[in-house]
Amino acid sequence: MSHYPKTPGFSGTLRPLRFEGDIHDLEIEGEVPPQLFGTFHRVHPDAQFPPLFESDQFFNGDGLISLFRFRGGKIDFRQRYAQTDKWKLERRAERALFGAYRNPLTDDPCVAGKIRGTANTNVIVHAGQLFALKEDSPALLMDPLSLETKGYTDFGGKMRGQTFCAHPKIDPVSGNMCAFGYASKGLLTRDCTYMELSPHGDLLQETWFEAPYYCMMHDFGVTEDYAVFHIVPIVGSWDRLKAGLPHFGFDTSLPVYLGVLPRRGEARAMRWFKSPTLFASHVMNAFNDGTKVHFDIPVAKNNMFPFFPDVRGTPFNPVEAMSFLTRWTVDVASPGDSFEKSERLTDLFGEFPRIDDRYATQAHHHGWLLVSDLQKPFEGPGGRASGLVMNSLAHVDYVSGKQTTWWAGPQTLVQESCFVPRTPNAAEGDGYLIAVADNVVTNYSELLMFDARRLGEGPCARAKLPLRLRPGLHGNWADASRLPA
Ligand code: V55
Ligand code: FE
Repeated sequence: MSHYPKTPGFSGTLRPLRFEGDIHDLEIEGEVPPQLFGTFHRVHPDAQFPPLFESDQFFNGDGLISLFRFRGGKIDFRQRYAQTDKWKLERRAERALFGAYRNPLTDDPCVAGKIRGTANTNVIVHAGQLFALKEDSPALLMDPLSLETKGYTDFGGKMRGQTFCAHPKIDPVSGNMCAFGYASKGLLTRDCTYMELSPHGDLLQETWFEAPYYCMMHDFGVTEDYAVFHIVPIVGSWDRLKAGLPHFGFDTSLPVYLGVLPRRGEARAMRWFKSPTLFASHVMNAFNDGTKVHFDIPVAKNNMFPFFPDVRGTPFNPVEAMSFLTRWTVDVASPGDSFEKSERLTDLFGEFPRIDDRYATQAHHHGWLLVSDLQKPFEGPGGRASGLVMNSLAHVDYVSGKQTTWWAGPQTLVQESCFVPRTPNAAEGDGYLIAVADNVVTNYSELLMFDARRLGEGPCARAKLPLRLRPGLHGNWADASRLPA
């Protein structure tokens, strides 16, 4: 019998779901664009068994993958766990064996040395495979349609680093998947790798470099010529793990760095730029104009992760944790190590930025974000990993400067959105924004579809689920041309 903790992390909005199943031809309101054929995969951390520790946190849940498959105006739904090595060992034992988030010292001795990954952070199709990703482990490959797990890969022995990030980018020019790893020589090490995989999934390069200090390197930016790494002081140490503290804590005494690595050069040529401390996590996009590198990212004054508290015990500050989309610019040709510019792009409190991914690495003219509109009422229960009420979606038009938001109502939280082009050759931003929305009062979720440039008009279609999905992290669209036949 499974008894989950009666803590906020496992009740209310965060009650475990653990549901695997299929729904053929979802109930639709409105009209699903009939020309769309493809898949929208997302991942939701959801502990398969009660955790070893009641204080277990959201980022430690097992990856439960949802799939919306579009086929000519109809949408089929499927949900399956990523069968990581951890998931299989625990399924066999019928209980949790792995302990706290990124702390192997808390594991049952019978799993010593096993890969601890949960594949719970992002899912993306490349080379006909679904990559299910957790940044502390190698990439787990799955079948994009059946959601059967194939297993971890080191790309035929070519990947020497131990980890593969959860935020790879597809370079639309070369078709390569650009990725990185950190803690690449083992837990808590400063060693990192930059990797590119060909459109067929061959590992073309693995360039090693060292971070200025060990920290959570959750995302990065890729431009035509550079890979760009933001170093934010969410730090960890063996002392913390031995003391039973959360793996990460926020250290305001350390600077932020932006590392710029030439994609086709030597790690020796990498430049590090420095800024006073702040918090930043998910990159909207990056691009370079000659030696000038632009990096768009929501930035907060201070820690946004209450579950990774300040290392000196300073209380969490929800006002300083508010993030605003910002453009950082550095010049690789400049002799100094300071940022050339840091410019706030909107006054909307937002995170989970997206673009039309066909413009990744290039100057983008459209961006979308999840927004927390604190002016609006909220009627739902408590229990959110971040404490954030992401109740709105926003479109930022970089050309006209116009910003449009859409509020989901007082009972609904919106999950990260994704842009889907109207047709493969449509202009930038001409298409749909799709997002899972969870009504936390009625406990139903739906997939919302909007005209991406007209969010204010509200959804043009809704695919309705007979249950509420778990809160999730990230996901991606794959056109049918990128899926196995
Ligand atoms: C994040 C999520 C993770 C993780 C590290 O910022 C960072 C998001 C779902 O797991 O392990
Ligand atoms: Fe992320």
